[in-house]
Parts: sequence; structure tokens; C-alpha cells
Amino acid sequence: MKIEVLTLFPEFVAQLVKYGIPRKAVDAGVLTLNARDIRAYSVDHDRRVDDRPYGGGPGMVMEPGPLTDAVDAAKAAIGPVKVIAMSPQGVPITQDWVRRLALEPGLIVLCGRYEGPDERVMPAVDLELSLGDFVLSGGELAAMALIDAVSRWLPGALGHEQSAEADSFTNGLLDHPHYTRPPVWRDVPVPEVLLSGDHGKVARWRLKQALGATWLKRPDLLEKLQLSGTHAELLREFIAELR
Ligand code: 9D3
Repeated sequence: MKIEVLTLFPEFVAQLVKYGIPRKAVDAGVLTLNARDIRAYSVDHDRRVDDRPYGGGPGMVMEPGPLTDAVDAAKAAIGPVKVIAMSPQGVPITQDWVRRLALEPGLIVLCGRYEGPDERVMPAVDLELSLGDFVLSGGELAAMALIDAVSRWLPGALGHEQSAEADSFTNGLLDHPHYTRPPVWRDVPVPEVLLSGDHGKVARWRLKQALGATWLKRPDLLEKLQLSGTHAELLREFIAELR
């Protein structure tokens, strides 16, 4: 997948592919990331890309010219791919969005600064995405979060292919607890079932813990699921064992 990020902080965005799975994806040849400096498309003698809002009020607005010129240059570089604007007005990113976007041949991701872009840029935008209902100082961290999440779904990026599939949210549940050595630490033992070597029992215990954790911490996720008979039974057991 070819990704162009349009930003006033290209060096910040480029950090993403220096670490972890995004880095592996680039090394494996399944991801390219170019951070394109919007300021390079300024026609102003002192490289300005923002101006005061018509109608008055606080803050500055990103001029439409440099932004649309940067989008056109990005399309010339990677093709006529979807344009995503990271924006507090966008749809909150979910794992469904992440998996769907990972199937695209490329993406152009626009990062806002100041009060955001001039509204006349929006016809060039296919999709507005948000990280959630809290205020960031710009779109860069949101774009990096999105690209990190998408890179996990690119073939060959993960190494152990099972993990993305087994992840929290792929089955609509939170993850189960994890344990490693030592078997007893500060008087707290590892649950016996995990030492039993019985893979069926381990899988059942993990599913029960995942259902229980979701019930306790994220009941909103559970309400979206239609629990099977076995799942409902495991959750009843979890709740009963709490008392
Ligand atoms: C005056 C009202 N605003 C400031 C509080 C609007 C505003 C403009 C620009 C608020 C935030 C931003 C910068 N944020 C983003 O570009 C952004 C964002 C976010 O703030 N929260 C969650 N997801 C995203 S994606 C991009």
C-alpha cells in the first residue's frame, strides 16, 4: 500500500515507520509512506499556508490552494487513491474501518492544523475520520494511529499472521489476561489451567475471561454482540465465580 500524508510536520509523521510493525511493513515492501510538506505548495513569499477566517473569530484557517495542490501532487505520485481527512468532525475510527482501508491500493491522508482547512477543500475529500471525541492539536497523531493500525493488516507485515486475527476487537471482545514466568510472583500464582497443557481447557478459560473482561469494562461492546449459547454459558460462569 502506498500512503501519502499531507502535513505541516513531515518529519514528525516520518517517525512512524522507524518503529515496530509499520517499520517491518516498509522493510517487507508492503508499505511506502511519504510525508509531503504542505508548505512546499505555498505561493506566498514567506511560505504562509494559513490566513484569517472570513466572518471573524479566533484562530487561522488553512488556505485551499496549497492543500489542493498537495493533493494533486500526491495523486500524481501514487495514483487516484482515496483521500482521507483526519478531523474532529470525522467518523470515529473502528477496526472495521481499519480492515476495509487496508484493502486499498493507496491512501492520501490530510492532516489539519490551526482551525482546519477552508471548506472548499472538502469536495476533494472522500472520507473524514476522527480518533474520538477529544481535542488534539492537529491531525498528525490521528493519521499516525490510523496508518499504524492499517499496517498490521498488510500481508507480511506482522510476521506471525495469527496475531492480527486473534486481536482484541476482531472478535468484538476485549483480550483475555496474559501470564509469563515466574509461576508464582509476590505470592500470586499463574492460574492453574494455563499450566495444565490442556489446550481445549486453556481456550475455554481464555474465552471466558475475554467475555468477563468485556462485561466488566466495556458492556457497550457486549450489547452489540449476539452471544451464542456457549458464550452466554461461559459469561454466566464468569459472573458466578466473581462472588
Ligand atoms: C474552536 C474549536 N476547535 C478547537 C477546540 C476545533 C478544532 C480544530 C482543530 C479542534 C481540534 C483541531 C485539531 N484536531 C484534529 O485535527 C484532529 C482530531 C482531534 O482533535 N480529535 C480527534 N481526532 C482528530 S483527527 C484530527
